[in-house]
Amino acid sequence: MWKLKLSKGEDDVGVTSVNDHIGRQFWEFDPHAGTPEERSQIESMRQEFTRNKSNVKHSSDLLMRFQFASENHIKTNKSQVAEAKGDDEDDEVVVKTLKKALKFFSTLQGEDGSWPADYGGPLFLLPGLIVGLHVMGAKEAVLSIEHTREIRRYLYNHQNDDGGWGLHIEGHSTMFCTALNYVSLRLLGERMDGGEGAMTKARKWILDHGSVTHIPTWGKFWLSVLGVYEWSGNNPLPPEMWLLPYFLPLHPGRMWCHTRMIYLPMSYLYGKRFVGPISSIVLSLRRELYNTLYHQVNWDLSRNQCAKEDLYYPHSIIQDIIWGGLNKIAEPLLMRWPLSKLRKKALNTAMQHIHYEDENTQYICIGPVSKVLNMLCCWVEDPKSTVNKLHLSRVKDYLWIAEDGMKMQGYNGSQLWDAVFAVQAISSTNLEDEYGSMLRKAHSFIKNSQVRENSSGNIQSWYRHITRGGWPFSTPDNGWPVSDCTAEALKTVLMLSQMPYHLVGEAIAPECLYDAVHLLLTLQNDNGGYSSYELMRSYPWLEMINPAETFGDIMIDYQYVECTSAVVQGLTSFMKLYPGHRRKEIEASINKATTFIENMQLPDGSWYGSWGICYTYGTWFGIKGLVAAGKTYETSHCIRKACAFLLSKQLPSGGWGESYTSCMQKIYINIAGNKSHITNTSWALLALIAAQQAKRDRRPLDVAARVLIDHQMENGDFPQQEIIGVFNKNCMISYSSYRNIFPIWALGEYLNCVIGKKCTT
Ligand code: LAN
Repeated sequence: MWKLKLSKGEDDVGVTSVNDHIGRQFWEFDPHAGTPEERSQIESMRQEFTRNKSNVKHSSDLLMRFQFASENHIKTNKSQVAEAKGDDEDDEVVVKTLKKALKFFSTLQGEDGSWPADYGGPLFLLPGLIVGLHVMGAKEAVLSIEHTREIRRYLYNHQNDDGGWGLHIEGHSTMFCTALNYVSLRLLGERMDGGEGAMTKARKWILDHGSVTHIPTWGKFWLSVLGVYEWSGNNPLPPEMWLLPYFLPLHPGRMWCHTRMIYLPMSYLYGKRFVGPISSIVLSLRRELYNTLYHQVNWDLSRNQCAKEDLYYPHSIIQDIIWGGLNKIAEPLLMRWPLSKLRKKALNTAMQHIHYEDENTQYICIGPVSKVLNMLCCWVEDPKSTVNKLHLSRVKDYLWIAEDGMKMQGYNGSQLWDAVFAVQAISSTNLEDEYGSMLRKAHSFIKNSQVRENSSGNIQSWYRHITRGGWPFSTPDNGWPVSDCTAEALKTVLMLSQMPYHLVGEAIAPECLYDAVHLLLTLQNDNGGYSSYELMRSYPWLEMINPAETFGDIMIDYQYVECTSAVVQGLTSFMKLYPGHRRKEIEASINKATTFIENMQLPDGSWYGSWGICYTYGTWFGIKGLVAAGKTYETSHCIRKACAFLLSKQLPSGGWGESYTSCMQKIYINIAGNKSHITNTSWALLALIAAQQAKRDRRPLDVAARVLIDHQMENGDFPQQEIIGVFNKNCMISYSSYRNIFPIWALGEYLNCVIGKKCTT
């Protein structure tokens, strides 16, 4: 049986950690674990998922729940039928719901204080890993038979009825994911006609949609590495970019760190024109994936072809002209003496950056794509290097298993982010007797997750911002602090520092807070807004050369309402408790950030949320930020407009339910059938409560709370509904703890601020 391991590292010799692996989570297969009965229970969860896969795409993290339930000796009850709660008084019902919800939520907390959860969703991540491992000849070393079985299960479970795969579990079929997942299944040993017709259907989808000549650039890249597509059919990714002077706006050091860290190893492999071993499977794929013979493909034409299903962000004409010029003139020169010397130098520089990133992230790397690419580059540089082992040992940090199979996650987890929201949710209930040891454990987890040092050496020459004092999204081993993670964590540890010692343990040292504040102050852009990881280092027009057809807004670190609002909240909390520390700077920063938030509001009163779906998420942050800055419904027309916006989107059922297509189309769209979503409903409820809606008209809040209460399951859990996270406008990602965190938080506020009227000022 599969077992989730938390905060463990000792089995992997040589794997390093800055905090003794606190927060690390990975799954291991133990053939001896579990009774026959337990195994058959798990098997039926899997069967149930597959049976219903066309209707429900999101798994419910049942394997983790099952493990925690048996560790906690709780009988799991999957029933989603809510108990009759109608007879009691309002507050009793809410208290009852919350007590049950908290009790259940406490069983999901790990011993290390984090709430581990599935961070899957995108379907373009596993193929990178499988191609990478295949090329390195390391598939067997990392993926056991059980891994392979579960990966295969996952891939089939998320194949759409038309035979293709979407960019993410709920998306329509795309060439990018159909071709790459088909290739992955073949590399994992599936036959061309395997999967009871599924493979044939997938191949038909590919060929009917123009074949892999129409795969977007990232797909062309992976296929070229594997040897089933020619490098001449790719647009150039010259590593020489890294040798350009920094003052040029298109210097890679100025790009969004994710894009930078993905194009870095890509440019190394491109610059080398690296191709893995040409084996019989590779030769066979060359026949399977095209409508013509492989040697008859017009590679130059395919360079710019892209299936319409994949085209979210079409190339500009300027971009195609640039690529054309580079491809026809610069590349042939750089591949030949004497300019080949420059290429060699550029490759060297790129490789040094790769090693720097690996070492400063304990081989986790900033994200799932760059992780696999860096690993492959290290192997290409020296297949015998010990570094390869270190890389391979960190692959499991990205893998997660649920009843739908084994997936690759969008990050090495969402540990810190979930923990800081969880603490805010739990404390909002004010039900101290129910907290148990939850807050104490989470507190110690958060304290242990702060990044203590800057990255190594002269950070500027590696284009790194300071990191000391920041909090990452996952674990400090990942080492990349995020502005809003830092701010939310700051707010949370400040709040915990005000709670009794016997309840939550020792408060964080003031120096740690000062470091966090310092980092936040250095991260503010001139116009007051906050980006995600770094300052905005270049201009939005750079998007004209965004080569990734599937993702929008990737070229620079834009400024976001979420990040800016979180920082306003973090800094105001800090200022209240430490009024003497850098007060002038903090006040100025809050003022500027507040103005930025106001300016970001859209004419209809909403804010566009970039990391959660979408206008409900953004508007919750918009309102929270303004309220933290001291604005009220009475004094701020922005808050008035925002409330009107939210109320106008409330469904007849009393909830809110925003479709993921909102993010892509940039207009508010309801989930099909006007279904309410507990997470959207919670965000809207939290926003309206913060804007003191209760003073004006309580009814919208009462019905929304009722929706949340009615969704609770018998065991205190809440149902997993549609996918709720997003990135780069077009790809969705799972936040599997939100189903517990947000109903608790919203009902907690509802209990105290609406029913108890304690929060009205
Ligand atoms: C994340 C996850 C966390 C997220 C929040 C902290 C929630 C947000 O408020 C700020 C941005 C951030 C840190 C974020 C940025 C983009 C990430 C890293 C991800 C969504 C997880 C995966 C994604 C990454 C870019 C995936 C790789 C693909 C590309 C298209 C570049």
